[in-house]
Amino acid sequence: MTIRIQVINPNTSQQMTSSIGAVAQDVAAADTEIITVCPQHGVASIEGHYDEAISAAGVLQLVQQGKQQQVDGHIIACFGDPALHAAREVADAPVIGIAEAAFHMASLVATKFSIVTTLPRTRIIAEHLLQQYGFDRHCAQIRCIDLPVLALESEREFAYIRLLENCHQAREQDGIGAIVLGCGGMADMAEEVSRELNIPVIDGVRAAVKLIEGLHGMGLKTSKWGDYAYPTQK
Ligand code: 2AL
Repeated sequence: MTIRIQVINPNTSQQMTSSIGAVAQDVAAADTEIITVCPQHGVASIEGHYDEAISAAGVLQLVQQGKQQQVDGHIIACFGDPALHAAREVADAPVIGIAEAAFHMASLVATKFSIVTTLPRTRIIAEHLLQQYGFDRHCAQIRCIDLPVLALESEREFAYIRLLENCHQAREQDGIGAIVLGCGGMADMAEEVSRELNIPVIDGVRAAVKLIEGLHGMGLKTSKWGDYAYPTQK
C-alpha cells in the first residue's frame, strides 16, 4: 500500500524546496510518495525568531491542505521545527520536524553528537529545541558555518567547503560520534560529508521520512487525547 508523505519547506525558496523533495524521495521506500510543498507567502529563509513566527501561518495552512488530501504524514523541513506542536493539533497523521527527527536518529547511533548549522543567530533556536526535546545532554557542541541559509543555494561549493571544515573540527574536537546538519538546505550535502569524514552525518529530512514510514507501519497517528486535540472552535 502506498504511503503519501507531505514534505513542507517552511521557507519560500523554490530551489530549496525541490532539493529537499529530491532527498526525501531518494531515501523513501519504493511505495512511498513524497509531496513537496512550500508556502506562497512568507520568508525566503528562516534565520531567527521573527522569520519563524512569519513562517508558522504558512506551515499550518499547508498542514490543513495535506490533511484534506489525506496524506499519511507531514514533515516540517526547517531546523527550527516552526509550528510543530500547533501542526499536531491540526493533523491526524504524524507530524515530524527535521530537528527532532535528526536528534532522535543521532542519539541511536552515537552517545554524543554536534550540530553544524548556518548563522550564529540560529544557534539559540537549536539550543531551545535540544532543551525542549530533552536532547541537551546528547549534544556536545553547536557549530555555525556563518553563512546565510540562501548561500547554501547561491554559493553551494563555498558553503560545502565551510560545512566540511566545521564537521571536520567537530569530529576532531568535540568528543562526538555523529553530526547533525542544522538546515534543510544542507540535506543534499549529508551523504558526501559522511563519506568524507567516515562518521554518521544525519540530515533531518531523511530521518523524518524514515520515522514517518516507521510510525505508519506501526499504525501510529498523532494522539487526539490531551494537548494535541483539535484546536477549540471559537
Ligand atoms: C533553516 C532551515 O532549515 N531552513 C531555513 O530557511 N532556515 N534553519 C537554519 N538553522 O538555518
